[in-house]
Amino acid sequence: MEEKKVLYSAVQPTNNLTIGNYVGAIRNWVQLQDEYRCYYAIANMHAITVRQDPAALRKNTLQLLALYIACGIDPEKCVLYVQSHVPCHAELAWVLNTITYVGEMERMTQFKDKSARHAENINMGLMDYPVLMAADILLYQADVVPVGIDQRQHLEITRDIAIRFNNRYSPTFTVPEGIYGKVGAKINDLQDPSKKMSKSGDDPNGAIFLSDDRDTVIRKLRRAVTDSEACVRYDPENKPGVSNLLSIYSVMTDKSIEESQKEFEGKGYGEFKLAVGEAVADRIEPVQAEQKRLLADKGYLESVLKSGAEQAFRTARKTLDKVYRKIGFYQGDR
Ligand code: ATP
Ligand code: LTN
Repeated sequence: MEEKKVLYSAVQPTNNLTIGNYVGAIRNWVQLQDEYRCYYAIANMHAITVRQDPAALRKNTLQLLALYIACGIDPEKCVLYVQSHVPCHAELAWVLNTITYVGEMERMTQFKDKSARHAENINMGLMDYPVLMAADILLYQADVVPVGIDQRQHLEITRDIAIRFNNRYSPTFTVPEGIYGKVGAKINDLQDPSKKMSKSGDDPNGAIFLSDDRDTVIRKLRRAVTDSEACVRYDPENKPGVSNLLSIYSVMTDKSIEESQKEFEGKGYGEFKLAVGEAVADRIEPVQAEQKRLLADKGYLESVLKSGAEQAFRTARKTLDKVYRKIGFYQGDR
């Protein structure tokens, strides 16, 4: 049998996830799990690059695991694990740091955005975030990395780092490709459709969380910013608010953008927004129920993480040994 290609992705256990995370990332993971050998991590080491409440971080970790499974990711098929459970990530990041330039990191859009938002805490980890992400991906020799568009720059730098290492020390790492969904690779903020919906944004009305109940979802959508044209048409340039809602509707109902647009021909924004709200709530309610059921079974969740960490470690350690050998770290008989 032909070996499956490798897929790697992760989400940070910061806060509850938004429908942006679901649409841009996790939904695609579910669709890809049969085709690839999949590693899905909970990136808690990335999370601490901005200040976290320790108790909340701990709690969010199991919540995120339960959410992965509730969204349809099958722990029997995929490796689900917590980043900090596999020490190779920090070790490889250190090596990759020595072939990454400060100037490259300073140019990263996310670093600039987060530095502006957390001006009191521009720490080394925040700047080094993409190198740790490169270590995550390269440890597993990933062929593909499904993420939202906001991560494209980090993926490009990962490729650069892999190529640089391969050129300097001989071929070692697979150079990964990003996979971005066709619709919904970037869901925007409901209050400010010029920026992405973020789980740690400032305005809670701008984001819909997967944990929101039906009334909250409908209320947030009713308040979503649109325009004065009163016509439901997909035109991201001129109608960013309405186009964003159409993308959300299309993804939540598995209909194409054209089909969705047709459905609302001649209808007002009030009716449109309500339909989007119902569609989102219909989609997330079963996920919430399943997440709740899973969270009541901590023993099961812990067994998933234990097995995930063991499997991940085996692969990661193999790559790290190879790296250490190539760069000249003395390893005795290993
Ligand atoms: P934070 O606000 O805490 O920085 P985030 O909402 O950007 O977080 P991440 O954990 O950084 O979430 O990202 C998880 C995944 O979700 C990534 O693949 C990212 O590309 C994707 N993603 C995040 N926001 C969106 C969005 N608005 N639209 C589509 N995909 C998104
Ligand atoms: N930085 C990512 C989360 C992440 C990730 C990864 C994604 C950490 N390590 C490796 C893909 C591959 C984000 O989505 N913000």
